[in-house]
Amino acid sequence: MMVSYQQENELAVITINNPPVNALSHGVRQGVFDAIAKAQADDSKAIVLLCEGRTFVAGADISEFGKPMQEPSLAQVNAALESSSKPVIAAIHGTALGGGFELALSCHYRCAVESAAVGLPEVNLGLLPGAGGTQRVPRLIGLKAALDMITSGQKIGAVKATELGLIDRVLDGELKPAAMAYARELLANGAPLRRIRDMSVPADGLNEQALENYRQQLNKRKRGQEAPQKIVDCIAAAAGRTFDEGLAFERERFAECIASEQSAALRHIFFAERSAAKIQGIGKAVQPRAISKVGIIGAGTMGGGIAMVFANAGIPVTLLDLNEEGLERGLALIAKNYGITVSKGKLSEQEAAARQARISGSTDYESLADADLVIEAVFESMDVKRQVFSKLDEVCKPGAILATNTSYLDVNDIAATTSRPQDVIGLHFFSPANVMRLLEVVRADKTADDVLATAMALGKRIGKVAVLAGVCYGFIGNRMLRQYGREAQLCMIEGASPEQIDGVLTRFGMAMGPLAVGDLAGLDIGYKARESLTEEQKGDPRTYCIADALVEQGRLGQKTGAGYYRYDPQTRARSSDPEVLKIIKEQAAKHGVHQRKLSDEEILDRHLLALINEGFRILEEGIAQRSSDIDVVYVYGYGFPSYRGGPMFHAAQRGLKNVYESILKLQEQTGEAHWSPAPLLAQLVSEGKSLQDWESSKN
Ligand code: T1G
Repeated sequence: MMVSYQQENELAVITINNPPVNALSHGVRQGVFDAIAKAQADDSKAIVLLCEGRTFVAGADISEFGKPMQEPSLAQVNAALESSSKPVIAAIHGTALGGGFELALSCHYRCAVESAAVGLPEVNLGLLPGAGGTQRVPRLIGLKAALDMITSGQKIGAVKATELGLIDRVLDGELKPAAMAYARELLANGAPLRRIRDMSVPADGLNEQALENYRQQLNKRKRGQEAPQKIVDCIAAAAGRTFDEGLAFERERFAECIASEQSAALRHIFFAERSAAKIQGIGKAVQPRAISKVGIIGAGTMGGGIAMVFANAGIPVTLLDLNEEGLERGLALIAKNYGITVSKGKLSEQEAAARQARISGSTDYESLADADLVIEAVFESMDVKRQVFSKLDEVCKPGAILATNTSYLDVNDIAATTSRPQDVIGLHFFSPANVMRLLEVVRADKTADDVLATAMALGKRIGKVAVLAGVCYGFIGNRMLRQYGREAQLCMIEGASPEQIDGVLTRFGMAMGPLAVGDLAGLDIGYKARESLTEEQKGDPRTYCIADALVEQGRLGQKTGAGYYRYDPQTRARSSDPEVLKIIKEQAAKHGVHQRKLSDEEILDRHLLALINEGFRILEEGIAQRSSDIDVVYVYGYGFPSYRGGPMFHAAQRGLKNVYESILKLQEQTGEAHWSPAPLLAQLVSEGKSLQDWESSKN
């Protein structure tokens, strides 16, 4: 029974109970619709609408999208609420989001416990509030505040929401009794049937020019996304049309969004992020270990960033560095980072101080003796890591989890240096660790199930998106990045400039182009990594000769003011540098490459197909559990546009047959082994199967 109804004296109470988040599935919509009708007929004087479980309604049921909508629609339920002959009071706890908040807006009053929040996050799904949110919110808080709230999709706490007028009362004490008391207070005061639809939009001077400026800002903030602009259209419509005309306008825009590829992609990422946390074969019966004290080894950029991640989650951290000066530098950098966050108004002084106080420095391994988890973030050298782990093996208590932050080294080798390989795991954070949300959890051969379960649960606790990866060079993300980077280098030596390559990929939606990323990270990193490799291991010299030539001329990227681009010393603005084109030409000549003009389409295709082909290899080798995990890695760790769903989703949208034939064509044109189609891709195409078919048959 998703919706129950009972009368308690003069009050009717409608209770929704649809775990886990009271989404507005058909049963909920029908239940509320029927309960409202029932309340009109009995002698109740007012109606209280609330939810059981962890939260008020968190939105439409996203899993129902794409299927035929069964009436009553949410719009019909909202109309029934709003036209009720008796006041309806929404009582909110947890998060009233999307359609859930639109439901509350259709009530005549809204109250909430202080810990509650409200929001219209549809934009994160490539949608817009489709049940009156774009028409009711402007009537309550004005056009500008409505634009900010709905294009950002931000959650607004109950106290702030009350100040804005989105909520009428913050409740003290337990939700239901307090809400009932508030409803009786409204009745006693003869509170009117206050319908938002009858209000006019406050004139806050948001004229055409201001709207245009807002659209320009959105184009930067939400580059490439369609829904934000449609939200502006709907909110502008609220100002210029009657309520019902505005509703109709909103419904048309919503229909466009829900049918869009961008929304399909964003909904895919929403569910992909959540399924990534599930490890096939390890159920809820496997209990995670308790983590209440963490040690980090290495007070460098990564170690410091990781220490902040745990401190931000309320977990005490010991940051260890054997070099006193290195430790001091690391702690100072942490203090600086918190200072910046405070100066940006994103964190209060006291909260920053509390977080910083959770991080203590040490130069003595003994200080890690009682840590539940230790994460090593030292130099990427197997020898150094082996020394660290054998020391940890001596010092750490039994049951402590020993994790390495390595980005590509073999975790099995590291585990083998300890007497407890079952407690060893890879926790690959992405720099800057306190900002990037992706966490690759690397499963070594002997990693115990409860250690894996602990890592996935911990990922959620520290605000990361955790994805399970098997052991191979580069795990999931960096392994795909190598192929992508190979194509950037080959396109360049064949005749495309850094600007053309980066321009093509940023227009596709990548956060940054591959060459600009190289300059940001520093070209010397790859250079140093190659120094320890044989010619054979280095691979095709055409894929690194330009980078080497730049490094050998002292052009390491942003940090030296020049790399593939030149950087203004003050503003760090990037500009083309003819010197680089000269170096590229020299290297092309040196390696016998005949330069030519490359089209934007060829450049884009080669980069995307390189990612997709490697993604199929990663899948068939079992390095990733599912194709959507690969999408999560590339969207959250490498700046792939979320509104394109990730490389594997993009491949499915394009059609596997088309992908396969395009790769075959590249293999014929170049004769390169790296363009041989991944066997799994070839197999699916020959069997006429989709990735989904293969994955559901596998499970
Ligand atoms: N529909 C269906 N399932 C949902 C869902 C939803 N709206 N929200 C969450 N779930 C599932 C989720 O997949 C997971 O399932 C479980 O609930 C717990 O979620 C008409 C059109 C509410 C803040 O965008 O932001 O309304 O993995 O792990 O971290 O205008 O879920 O357990 O099987 O995220 O505590 C607008 C989306 C929809 C809110 C809770 N609403 N949800 O976070 O738990 S569109 C949203 C969230 C809409 C209207 C439009 C979060 C949360 P499983 P979780 P959490």
